[in-house]
Amino acid sequence: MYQPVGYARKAFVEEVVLSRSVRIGTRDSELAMVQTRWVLAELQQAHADHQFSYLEMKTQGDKILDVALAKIGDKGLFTKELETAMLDGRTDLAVHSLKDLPTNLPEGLTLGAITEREDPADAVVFHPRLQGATLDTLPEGTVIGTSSLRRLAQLRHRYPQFQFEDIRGNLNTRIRKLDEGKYDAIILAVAGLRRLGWPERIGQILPPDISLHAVGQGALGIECRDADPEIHGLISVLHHAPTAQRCLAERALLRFLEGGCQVPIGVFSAIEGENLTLQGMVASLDGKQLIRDTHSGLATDAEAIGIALAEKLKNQGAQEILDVIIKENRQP
Ligand code: DPM
Repeated sequence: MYQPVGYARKAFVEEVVLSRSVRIGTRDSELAMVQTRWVLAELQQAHADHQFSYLEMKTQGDKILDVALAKIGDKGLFTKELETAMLDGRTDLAVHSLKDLPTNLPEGLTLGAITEREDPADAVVFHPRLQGATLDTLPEGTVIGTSSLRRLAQLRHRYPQFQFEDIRGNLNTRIRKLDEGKYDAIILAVAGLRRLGWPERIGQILPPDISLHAVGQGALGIECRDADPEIHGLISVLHHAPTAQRCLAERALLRFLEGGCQVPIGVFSAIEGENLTLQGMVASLDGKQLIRDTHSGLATDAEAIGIALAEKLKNQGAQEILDVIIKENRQP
């Protein structure tokens, strides 16, 4: 059958475009995989002409399980291997829990999209025998498991009569350790518990006056190469502008407090009309010093709000508190 040459060539080109494949880098923890499968499904649905696949990786943070997180240092503990893969061209984008992504990214990479946030609050998961409890009802000496300095400092401030123990491992491991009786309660993010399908284990959601959440908590950050307009275009369907404005304000605060991600810094943000309000907190590890303040402005000036709040907190002694903690936790 006669076919014009141009036609055949066009069909060939279309086939090549159809099979354009995009590779997503991810950690291999159960939570990371749930998040990545969701991202992959959203992208695949929006872009039927592309093939999306993922590449699972272990990060340093997944390998070192016996050392307190704060002692290992925090520069890209859960992200570095995923970033190297993008820079090497083995993957095209990476899915992170935004709160695990450092505020300064490596040269050549950028935060291309921020997804709509789950409830960013912290939750208390109680031992089954304490079903129906709240922290206020628990006696002196209650053992709380957490390895977050932020949760530790705020809960010590509020409940100095409790005992606090480190806990590591992925969410499944932590809940098993709790149920085995090593702790009376542990503190985890609402977002992670919901995504893993354990909402019934949320015993109490901590309000902002007890626990301000971590910067970026509950949102996913999609990282990609700066100079990759095609990927930027593809991932734009995942971007949620109000979440991004809140998280950019929070990340600016963290960056200007020079804290890194394993420090007792907490936030709470809200958008009302055109305004964004950011609350921030810095505390000492014994919970005795706790500085809190708030700053508002136009949501379109998100980063400026974070920077202004960092200044306010610094003027009240926040940097001195953080410097002591950073020095104590520095690697030997
Ligand atoms: C960071 C912290 C923790 C994670 C520190 C903090 C919690 C560590 C711990 C930066 N990353 O929150 O003050 O409790 O030992 C992490 C979780 C999620 C993302 C688990 C959790 C899921 C929630 C989300 C670990 N990273 O916080 O319970 O997507 O925000």
